[in-house]
Amino acid sequence: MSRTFYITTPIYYVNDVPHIGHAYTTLAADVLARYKRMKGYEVFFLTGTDEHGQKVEKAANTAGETPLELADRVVKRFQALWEKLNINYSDFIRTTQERHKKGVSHLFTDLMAKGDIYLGEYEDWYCTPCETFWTETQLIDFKCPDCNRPTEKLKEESFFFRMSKYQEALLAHIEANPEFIQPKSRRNEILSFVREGLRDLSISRTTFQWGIQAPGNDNHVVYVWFDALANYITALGYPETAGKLKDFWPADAQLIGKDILRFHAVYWPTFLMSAGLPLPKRIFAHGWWTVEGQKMSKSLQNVVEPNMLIDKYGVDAIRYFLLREVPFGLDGDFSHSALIHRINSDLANDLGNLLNRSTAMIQKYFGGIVQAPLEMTGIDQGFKAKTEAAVNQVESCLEELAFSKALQSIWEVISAGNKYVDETAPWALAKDPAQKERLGTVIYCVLESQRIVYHLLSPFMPDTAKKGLDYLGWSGAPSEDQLQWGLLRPGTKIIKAEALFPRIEEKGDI
Ligand code: ME8
Repeated sequence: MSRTFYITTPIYYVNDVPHIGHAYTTLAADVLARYKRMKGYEVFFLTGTDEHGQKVEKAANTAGETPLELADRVVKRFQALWEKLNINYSDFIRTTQERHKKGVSHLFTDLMAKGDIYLGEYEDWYCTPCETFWTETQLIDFKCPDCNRPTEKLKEESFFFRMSKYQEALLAHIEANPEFIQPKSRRNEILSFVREGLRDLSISRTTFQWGIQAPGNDNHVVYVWFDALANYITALGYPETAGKLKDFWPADAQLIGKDILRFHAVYWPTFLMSAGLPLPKRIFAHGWWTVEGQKMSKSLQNVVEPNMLIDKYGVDAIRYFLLREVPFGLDGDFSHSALIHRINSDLANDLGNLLNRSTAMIQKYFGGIVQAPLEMTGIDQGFKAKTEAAVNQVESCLEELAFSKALQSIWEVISAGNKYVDETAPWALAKDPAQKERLGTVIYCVLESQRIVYHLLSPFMPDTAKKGLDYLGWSGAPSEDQLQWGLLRPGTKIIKAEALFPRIEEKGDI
């Protein structure tokens, strides 16, 4: 098997319809997956839905449906959105699928056989929206410290996982592997949480039905987070160790939001340690989006619905905006004016304009036919070097999941392209027949730089990249060996580009 890359998103609860926060994680994973595919990796990109638990059961009751009816209905909304957002995943796991349920039962049985699961009694404060137990000291005015909603006191028989046993091993792993939890601020949070001491974890419930039955005890359903986290291996065929699990586990990158870091960076690794499986190489927690400065919430009725945005602005404008506007790992604000500004300035003015003017010039001066570049002067060499540098910058930025910085370095080449055209002034060269070869070389350079730019853009904006490359007479899937300067062949026929991104009127359009 060639080099492999396994990337995951959280699996989303089906009690809610997809919003911009869900789209964000999935989109980031898609960009990385597409980039790695372009670099020749065998990629497995997993997403899916989290369909068990009290929260889903309650939502189904309210809607007058069975939990599975609710899940069947909502899962379609996620899948339709991913299609519309151009998400190219390898597999979509639903926790109600047999393959998953079998894997979870096996994991539970295995951990029990290892002596890491025991039956005990639980008494603590439970927050249903977060599906989390809290000790009394953790509560703030008896409310959930995470979401500030009321908690209820629950006492129940429960299976426990001996998480405490893995405290030292987990600490040692985090300390020895600085890449394991990112960004750094999040890693520090987890380090202090683990240093404070790990309690054993309640991993079953008896107070509701909707979940996977605990093996050998019909009164218990498996705790929804134990169930959900296991998706990352059940989708690879766990407990079958040959096949996908062998090829792809441990995951290269698990992308999540900052709110679910503890589950992924503490619970999940300790389950894996107990199961004798290696830990994921990297868990990356991104920040949260607010909307026009406010927390996004159903009660404020300000939930940003990605379908509406895509219909209005186009899929690639949204893909670009979400990853460009805010450095991955930090919180950010979504506003219509910021979105429109990015579309007008980065996409219409910089990117679109360069393609437009350069494809128009080659029509006018050479009937659309690429000329052989002859002598490259200093200005040409500088521009070529800038384009080549961006290839390396994108590589190192994406290695760090710095999507915004990667886009910034691509845009530096685009701006350099517009500047190069201004400075070489092809319209002036065209007036002098003795400069015909020079003119051909200048236009070659500006088109060749864009051919590389559109390849680099293809993981971020697949449709736009395809359009751009079509105009540049380039067909075929983007691949690593096309990132080199000089592959645009003289004699290629270039088509005059239409506006890729029409400008949007700022007023009255919000
Ligand atoms: O937590 N900005 O599912 P979920 C950015 N089922 N990201 C946001 C966001 C916002 N405003 N709101 C939500 C679950 N998210 C579990 C996961 S994985 C084994 C189980 C992100 O549907 C949030 O950070 O509540 C999280 O990563 C994701 O949406 C899923 O949320």
